[in-house]
Amino acid sequence: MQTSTRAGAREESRRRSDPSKGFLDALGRVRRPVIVGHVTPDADCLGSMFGLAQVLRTRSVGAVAVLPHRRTAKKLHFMLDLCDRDLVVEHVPAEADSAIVVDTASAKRSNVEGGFEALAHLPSFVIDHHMTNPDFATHNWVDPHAASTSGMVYRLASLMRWTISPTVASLLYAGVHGDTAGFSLPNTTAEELRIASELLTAGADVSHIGEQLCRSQGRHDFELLRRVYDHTHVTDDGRIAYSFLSYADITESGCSADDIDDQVSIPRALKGIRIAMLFTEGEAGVIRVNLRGEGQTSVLEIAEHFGGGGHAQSAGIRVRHASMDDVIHRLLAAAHAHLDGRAPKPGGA
Ligand SMILES: [Mn+2]
Repeated sequence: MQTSTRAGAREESRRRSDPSKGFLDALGRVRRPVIVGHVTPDADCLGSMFGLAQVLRTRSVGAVAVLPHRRTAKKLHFMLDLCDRDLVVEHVPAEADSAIVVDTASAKRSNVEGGFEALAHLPSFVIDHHMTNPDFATHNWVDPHAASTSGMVYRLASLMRWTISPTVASLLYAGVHGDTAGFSLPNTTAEELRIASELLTAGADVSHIGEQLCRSQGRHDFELLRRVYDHTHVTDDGRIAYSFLSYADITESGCSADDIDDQVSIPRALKGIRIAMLFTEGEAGVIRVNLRGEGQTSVLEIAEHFGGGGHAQSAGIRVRHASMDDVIHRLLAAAHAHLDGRAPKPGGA
């Protein structure tokens, strides 16, 4: 996949990789790992967390996955239901001997009470596919060519010759499905389809996952989508589509910040656009921006300019102490400048 400038160069410098021998040896020694994901977990985050914890248990490793308040988007609750009853805990157990952080681009995005510092006393592992990941753990396996972290967990299991149960296969398949938008994004490689095919062979319940992810919209989520459609704007040149959800939009729909997932796919679905953005105020006073690039357009540079990160064509930002109008205005200016090949104005963040 060709991407522009910095993102492209960085991707080039980080080649597709398997975990190092040191990583595998250290991982082979853990006995009571706690598995951590990122804030506002998506299907890939939950799939890689729960799938890894669940498969380690079949190896007599006492793994748990930590999810504060068991909070997820409503549409992803089914993934919790797939797990062993005691697999998902709210706090890091005192007896944990290691931490495995999956699908999390930076330490500050770790979804654990007290943040990544709360894990500082433990040897740590990172399994991730964000090219901006700074290798923040003791042992790191970052493969930016992987479409999903769930697919990486599957590759790890294959390398280690761990047997995958149908439940683990379903959890990992949900993650692969999620991060490729149902195998429709440019990150859908032959390798990722091969992984999906092997997960199917291992017993992944494709119709259940497909129904849950694509055809199980609750009334509250549906109301939220209606407002995303309602608020969608396209710039005069047709290059940028965006929408927004105010704090009132989200709460009046019966939703919360946790339910903001991939609604940016609505402005993104417009023909001919190059950048799609969704602005949401899930928490009063904090504006989250989801950015997507279409075709060859990378949006990572825009996200990084505002202190965010992610992938070349799927990135995010959080802006505090700013109004929705102000953030939309600044992001539109930065997106236009980016498409014109100009440097964005300083003072983004
Ligand atoms: Mn992911």
